[in-house]
Amino acid sequence: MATSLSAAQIQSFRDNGVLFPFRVLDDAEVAAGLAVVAGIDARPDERKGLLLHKTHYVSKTLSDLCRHPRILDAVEGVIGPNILVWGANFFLKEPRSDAYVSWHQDATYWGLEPSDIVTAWVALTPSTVESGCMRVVPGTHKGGIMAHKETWAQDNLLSRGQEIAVDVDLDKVVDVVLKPGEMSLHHVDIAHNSEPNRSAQRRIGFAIRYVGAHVKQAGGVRDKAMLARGEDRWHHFDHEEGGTGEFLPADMDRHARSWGGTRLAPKPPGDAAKAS
Ligand SMILES: O=C(O)CCC(=O)C(=O)O
Repeated sequence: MATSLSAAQIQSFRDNGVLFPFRVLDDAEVAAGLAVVAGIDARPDERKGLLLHKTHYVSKTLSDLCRHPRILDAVEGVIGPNILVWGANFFLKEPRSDAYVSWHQDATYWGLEPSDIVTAWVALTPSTVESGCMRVVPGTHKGGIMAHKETWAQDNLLSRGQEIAVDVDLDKVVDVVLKPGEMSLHHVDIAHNSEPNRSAQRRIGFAIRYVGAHVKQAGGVRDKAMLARGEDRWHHFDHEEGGTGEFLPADMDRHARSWGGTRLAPKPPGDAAKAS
């Protein structure tokens, strides 16, 4: 396999830590993704956990999406040909709601190194300034991890309401505006946030966390990931598979159990399930 990215795009990702937009899904694929969201909505007891943690465990549609050639062809350009899916979850904001994502760097709590880690954020509905699209500060992936404070703020979609403690240079902010079926790529160390959805439509993004197969958990903690492309000669992760159908009981059980053994497990105990 070869990457679909040009040398200029790869250089731009290295310089800026973000690259968009890429058209990756056709209308039927977007509709299939939205059908999975409808299936999650129909399961109120499990809904939060399903939206926000390893959602590809319970859906073949999403598991296939994680291995979509158009997505992987771009991802390969920034993390190489041996690609694992470490996580995948929805960021869903209801119409005219207060949910937001504070300024943060993904790497802060993930414990993974080196930083050959990229998120493909795939829009299933319009992601605009009005609907609270992701915003990034290009270049901040180069400055190391900034101090974060944990706010546990109610409307913050992040697990600990983690927020960069220092000021972000708002003059440099770029709005990652995407149409349904388009994706962006962002580096694990880039500072990013998103504002509330003030539009009349849901804002839904499916965030897939890709790691190079050579990446590992710091401190030798055993972690799990799904092979998406290439080979894994490093064996730093136990391999897991995605869903074999839609919401099958065995996959749902596996998903429920997976909350316990991951660094993404929500804290403090009893807190609503949120993304990391
Ligand atoms: O969807 C959002 O608004 C934020 C997404 C995000 O923080 C991420 O994908 O890392």
